[in-house]
Amino acid sequence: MNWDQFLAPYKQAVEELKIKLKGMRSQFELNSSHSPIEFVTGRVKPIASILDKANQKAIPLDKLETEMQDIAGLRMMCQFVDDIKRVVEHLRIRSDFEIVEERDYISYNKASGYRSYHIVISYPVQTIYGEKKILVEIQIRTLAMNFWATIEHSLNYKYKGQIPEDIRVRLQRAAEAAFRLDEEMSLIRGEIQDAQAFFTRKKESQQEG
Ligand code: 0O2
Repeated sequence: MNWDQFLAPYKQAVEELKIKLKGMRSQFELNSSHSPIEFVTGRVKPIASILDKANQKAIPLDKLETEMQDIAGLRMMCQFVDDIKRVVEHLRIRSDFEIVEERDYISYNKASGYRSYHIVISYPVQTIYGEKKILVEIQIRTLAMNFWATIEHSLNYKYKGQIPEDIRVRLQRAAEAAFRLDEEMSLIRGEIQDAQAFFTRKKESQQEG
């Protein structure tokens, strides 16, 4: 397997989509006081993780292209749960890629406590040999969901997927706390946005003056 060759279009897709999705954030900032996108990150799955996942899910290496949907991954972080819907709607109307699948782990969270909205797209990459469509997974989540998922991911890595029971129970409680945090923040959303708009105006007037 020539990994450099195989991963090249995935790397290109991640770089292009980071620019495009960050561009959405800039446009929201120009046109309204609140952007539903807080920040955007992207990565190509490391080869070791691709091999681990292929092994776990019994995916033959010559089927990676069609059966592993998150070799290229983007994450869009939002402040509020309602922002996720807005971002998803904006992604649905774009014409530069096609949505292949949506997985709503917010309405139906995973047994682990994981919450996030996943969109799998088919993204056309232009190569010197012509167009190549590849699968990319976009995960959209709040800052609280992201905090929980990042911590759980590290623990899973540390314990090789066998997190001890006592820690698992605490993670479940932390997931509930993250859910409540999102709920509480939604209830005072108006107050928070007023305060943020005030600080943005103050910063701008200081820069002008
Ligand atoms: P990494 O290191 O993030 O690349 P499955 O892997 O079977 O759960 P599937 O079918 O591959 O699911 O697709 P899905 O459900 O969209 O999940 C893929 C990615 O979602 C994972 O990639 C994680 O990034 C994230 N994810 C899904 N479930 C969990 C979870 O319970 N906890 C955390 N922290 N993240 C989750 P990878 O390949 O696991 O890892």
